[in-house]
Amino acid sequence: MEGRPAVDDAALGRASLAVLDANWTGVSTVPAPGVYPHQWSLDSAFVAIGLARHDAARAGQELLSLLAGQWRTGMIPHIVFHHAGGYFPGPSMWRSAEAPDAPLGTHTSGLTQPPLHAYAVWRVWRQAADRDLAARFVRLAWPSLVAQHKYLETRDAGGAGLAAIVHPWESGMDDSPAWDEPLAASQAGRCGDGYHDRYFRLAVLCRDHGYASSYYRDEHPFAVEDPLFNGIWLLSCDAMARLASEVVGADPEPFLEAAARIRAALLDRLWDGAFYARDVRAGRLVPVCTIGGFGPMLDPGLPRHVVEALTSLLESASFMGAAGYPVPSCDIRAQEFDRGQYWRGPSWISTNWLLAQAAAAHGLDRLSEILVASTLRLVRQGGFRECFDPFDGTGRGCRDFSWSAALTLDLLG
Ligand code: 2M8
Repeated sequence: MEGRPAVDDAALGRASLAVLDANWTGVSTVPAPGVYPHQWSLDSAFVAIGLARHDAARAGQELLSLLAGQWRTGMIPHIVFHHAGGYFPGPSMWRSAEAPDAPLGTHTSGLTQPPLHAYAVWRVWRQAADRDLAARFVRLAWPSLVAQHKYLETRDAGGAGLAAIVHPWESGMDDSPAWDEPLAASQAGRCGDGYHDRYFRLAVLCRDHGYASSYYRDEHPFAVEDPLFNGIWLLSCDAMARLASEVVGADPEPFLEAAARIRAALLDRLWDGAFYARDVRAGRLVPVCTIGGFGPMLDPGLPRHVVEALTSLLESASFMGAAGYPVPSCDIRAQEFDRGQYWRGPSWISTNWLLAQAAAAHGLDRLSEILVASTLRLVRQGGFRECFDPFDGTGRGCRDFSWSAALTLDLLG
């Protein structure tokens, strides 16, 4: 739809579906043609959410094909390679076939990504027209989701109930300024190379230690408690509780307890007037406000005064107040802000969508409406780009980006 903005909602919806159809490989959806030719975990969760109302069968297939790459530890890998080649680092770097816990016959990465999957399954369950199909799908996915949630508990490097990411790629916000300090302090960040070399070295460290949670907990130099990763985990714990009682006939209590534990730990460990990432190795918060700091707002149980403080920050000149096309991925007033650099400034459809959900969860209807309208304005004007300049809305990165199309579909309702 580049250069031919869709004039109305129906046309925009058709254009979204056309992108998702074009990016569907027959088993899953690639994030974007060419640049990301495999299956990414977080992207698949967003795609399933977008398809839930329109094609629940394909939404289910999308998630089940991702779950086929799950490791015996319960980890859902951040990339499932359905063929060789086309992306670096690929299977020859990750060497999942040599890892004892990786699935047989499927090449995957050795890292994970934010655990949005239970929430995505919940959305498919809520919105699918075919109720039998939806119930069958939930029951099929359930054991994998339970295993994933158990695995996340082994990532508690800080010992306080939060999951620590062990690589910036696990956050979904690759080059966010929140990782600059912990990365620079780590062994992998000490040489003066570009950030891709540092990221590569850090991934090799994970591989060479067998992707083992005990290594991550005790030795790995990069361990960070990210408010977005953990906010999404909390959201999915709530979804697990609802799926347990509504569909599976399991006890919801352990999931409600997990949500309460994460909520308390987020407030205790990451809150200091705003939410910050915590560098577990250095034992301190990373003092830069990014879009990730709004992750805990996804929790409907977040205390009122915290929601109010976050809303003021979001509406201030640091984020929405000074951006023509919100929401920038980093505080505009921070030294690290860069309007053109991926997760260091541009606005993203995914984080806008998450914030719109969060605002709605707290009854902030006006804020939610503004977020929805400004997000739709971005794609109407710039197309389904990977991200956007927060000041003039210029599209950046890939074109025909799947999660931008999928979440547009959801926002159109
Ligand atoms: C970006 O991450 C990958 C590495 O996983 C990359 O930069 O090559 C991130 O935006 C991530 O959130 C996303 O899942 C992935 C695919 O769209 O691209």
